[in-house]
Amino acid sequence: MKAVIFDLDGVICFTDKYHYIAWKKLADKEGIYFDEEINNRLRGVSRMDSLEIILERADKQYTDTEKEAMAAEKNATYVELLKEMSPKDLSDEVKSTLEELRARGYKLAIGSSSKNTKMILGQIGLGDFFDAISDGTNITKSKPDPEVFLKAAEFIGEAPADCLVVEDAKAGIQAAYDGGFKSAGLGEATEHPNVTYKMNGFKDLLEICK
Ligand code: B16
Ligand code: MG
Repeated sequence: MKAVIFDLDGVICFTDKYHYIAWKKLADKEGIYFDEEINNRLRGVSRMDSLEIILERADKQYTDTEKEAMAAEKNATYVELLKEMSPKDLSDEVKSTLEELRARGYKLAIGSSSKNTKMILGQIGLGDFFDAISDGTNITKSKPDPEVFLKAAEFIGEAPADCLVVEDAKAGIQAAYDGGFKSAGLGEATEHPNVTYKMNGFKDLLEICK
């Protein structure tokens, strides 16, 4: 392995709670039922695809223009919450593991569905850390499509077979598998039948990437 491609939300940091608050505010306003279980289905899924999942519980049909407005409204709430993030939201375990992987000579990249990736990395003090960032701004198909990881591999100039993808979402493990990458899963991602390595915590990467 020559490189490691990290998912952002659920791997490097935890923006789950902010996504939940922002979607819940929108759902309550529209009178749509929304709970933590539905929120779990949004992990790794793009903003518009997430909205479609939420609208499964809606009583009325929304036009594309209304959907765009709703997604923009949710994002405005979410971005306000992201402003509260700081380097304190980067754990010592993640920080020291990333530094050790760099010292061992691995190229390190991000592969996230989020269009807010660069802002989040800036907030937690990793704005200049990664060798490449592939995110929601440079893809047309979201996970489980492998596009976001294939772009990350292309940006760092490595073949998928030489890269490890680190993911917390089953959709991300599927994307890694379909793209020809090895994968390391955290949380529910360990349940995917095609996950290469099952991790208990982020620092397990130091055993996988010797
Ligand atoms: P945005 P990841 C994903 O991040 C989140 O897990 C998912 O819940 C979110 O809908 C998606 O980013 C898009 O985020 O609205 O900021 O563009 O896990 O791929 O890093
Ligand atoms: Mg994730």
